[in-house]
Amino acid sequence: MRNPSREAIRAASKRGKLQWMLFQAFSAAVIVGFIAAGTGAQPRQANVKSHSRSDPLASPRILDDGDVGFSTTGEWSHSPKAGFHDDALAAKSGQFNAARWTFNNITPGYRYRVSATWPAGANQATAARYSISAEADANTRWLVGGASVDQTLAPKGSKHAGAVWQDIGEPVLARGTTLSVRLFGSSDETIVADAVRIERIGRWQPPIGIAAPPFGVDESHWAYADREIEYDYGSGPEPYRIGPDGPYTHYVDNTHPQATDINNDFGSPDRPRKTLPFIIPPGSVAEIHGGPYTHNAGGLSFTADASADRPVYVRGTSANRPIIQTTFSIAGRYVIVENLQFDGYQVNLSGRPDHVSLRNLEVRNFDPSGNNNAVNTIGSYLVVYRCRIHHNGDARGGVEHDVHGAKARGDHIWIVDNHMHHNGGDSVQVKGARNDANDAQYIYIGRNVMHDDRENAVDIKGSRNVFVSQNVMYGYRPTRGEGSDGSAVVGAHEKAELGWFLFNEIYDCNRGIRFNEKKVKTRAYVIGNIFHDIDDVAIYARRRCSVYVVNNVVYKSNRGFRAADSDVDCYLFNNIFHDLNFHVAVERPDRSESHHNIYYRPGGRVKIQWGKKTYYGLALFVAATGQGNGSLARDPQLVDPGGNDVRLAEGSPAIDAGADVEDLGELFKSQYGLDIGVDFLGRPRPQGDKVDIGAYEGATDANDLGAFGGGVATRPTPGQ
Ligand SMILES: [Ca+2]
Ligand SMILES: [Ca+2]
Ligand SMILES: [Ca+2]
Ligand SMILES: [Ca+2]
Repeated sequence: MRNPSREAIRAASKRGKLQWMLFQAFSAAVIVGFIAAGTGAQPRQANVKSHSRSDPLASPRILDDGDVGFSTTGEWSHSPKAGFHDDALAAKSGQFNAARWTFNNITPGYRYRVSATWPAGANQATAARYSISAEADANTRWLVGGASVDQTLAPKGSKHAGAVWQDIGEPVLARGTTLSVRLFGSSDETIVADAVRIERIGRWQPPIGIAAPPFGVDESHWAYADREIEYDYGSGPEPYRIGPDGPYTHYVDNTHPQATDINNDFGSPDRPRKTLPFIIPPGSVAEIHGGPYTHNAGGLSFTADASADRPVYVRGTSANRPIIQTTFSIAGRYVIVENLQFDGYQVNLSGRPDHVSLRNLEVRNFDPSGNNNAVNTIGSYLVVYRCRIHHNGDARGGVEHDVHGAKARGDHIWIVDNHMHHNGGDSVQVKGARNDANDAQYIYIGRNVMHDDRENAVDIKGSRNVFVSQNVMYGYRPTRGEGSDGSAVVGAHEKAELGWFLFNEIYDCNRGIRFNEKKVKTRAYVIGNIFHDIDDVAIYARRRCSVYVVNNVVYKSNRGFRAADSDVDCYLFNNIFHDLNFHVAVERPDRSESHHNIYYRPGGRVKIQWGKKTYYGLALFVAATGQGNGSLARDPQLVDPGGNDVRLAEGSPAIDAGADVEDLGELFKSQYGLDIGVDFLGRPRPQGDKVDIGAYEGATDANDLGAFGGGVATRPTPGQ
């Protein structure tokens, strides 16, 4: 029978064990601190320091069987005496018996160590399989790791919370905001589901070809929990006040009966402020509670002129993101705004601020009468991270009315690890003022999931040095009325000069990437991308451009590549054009090259247009044009293209069949100081003797996930 404290823990675990534990630790600290302060004694510091005070996002988390977030399918039986917290579940392994631990509120782009504990037993599975998935939305899940463990033996690894934890493979890179761990078996043995632990390690990992921002992702207000750092609340420097969600200086809660802004510069939990102050001093942490904050009660605009070592935080709490339904405008520098929901109102940066980071915001239902942007990202060194920006404007309307998710103008702007969808214009539009390329440069659009906007996922106008890397983009079709041809990416128009398109996955669109510039000759590099289920053409050089198309895979689509303008120089090599109606069409090929590509159509002919003529077969194309050196018309032997796994199977003719790509890698390194000599999984390229053709390097089996986990998002997880 369970004792009362055990029951209390159990009850707490249903509400979320972690929060409860943090609350306990915090309550003890506050009570001790309060008593010590009240008696004028000085031991407060020592007592407070004995409790853990760190960012919960970076702290280890444990989910036990029976906790919220744990679920099973099939038949499981309870074994009450053994395991973490004296319980575990057991089942015969098999197709229908599986257990799942789901962790929400994950910070994407970080690596997580995932480990498990279980009570050992002689009759248990010797190969109980844990698989780890990352998830961004219902359609977007990556298999990121996994391993089999021997449950006849006790787990081996580090101790924590009274248990020993065995790592499930190498740490995994999180994408989206959910990590789930699934346990199943592969034979008729007993598998045991007990507890799983995750721990975030290290710094944020930028997408391929993108530098980490100098400010805005890794910083946490918990840094101010360090008692060496002090803040002046009006009577001289003192340690920060610390609440359940960490250090704060300003406390705002418009729903509190005692709330007032009169003679109340900072506010407190007992007597909060009603709104933000207009000027927020360096080092401030303004914690916003309550809500909604409506237009009638005034705006929430502020200026914060802070610094790298004393940034300002304006934040909802991690558990409760207040709803903002009023004007919200940020001016200044070194500001992080996080954990808020904007409903019907935009996030505006005013006066071109610098070093501003927007994190864990939801921005939705902004529907202005004119063209506008839900997030007005105009300035320098700006970050939009881990936000969901959706249903702004009308994503289905018949009349062009651009309400974009985020507009990037300025320099050094990171739009990374976000989920953006159903916006009336584009998820992200890049555009300098009056299409001046100087006014939009070093724009980094990485590892976002973007889908179902009215126009495009990414639309690039007057700019240069724009990087679009490792995004997933789907659901772009021609609009009913004016506005869009259903391209996921407009890679260049209106004076866009230079862009890099690296390792994206683009599917279920009318077109993949379209280059459409008239005035300047765009330079573009399309490297390592995967396109599938494209209605018209995957890569479309419609107007003037010089485009490198290298190591891409296009499959299950209508056309692979098309160049339609006389002023297109295209360089096509190391690509796989698989299962297409029409593989490549270069209508004015005077300055173009094509070599080391694989063309294939199961049960059909290869079609290549080069100039005015179309060749029905690779050999005819090579003989007539002198192009096509090193190319193959053979089944590239992809692992499972039907299941969207286009890695190379053992024995694939693509292996070591590619052209050297060193020059491109060196160009990138010399311009930007970063290495893009990798494949879709982040594995170094080349492996073996030479570069492979396609987006992946090296033969692979289903369990080999590479540094970024299984690669494409739409590949089904084995066993599901
Ligand atoms: Ca347990
Ligand atoms: Ca438009
Ligand atoms: Ca557009
Ligand atoms: Ca190779």
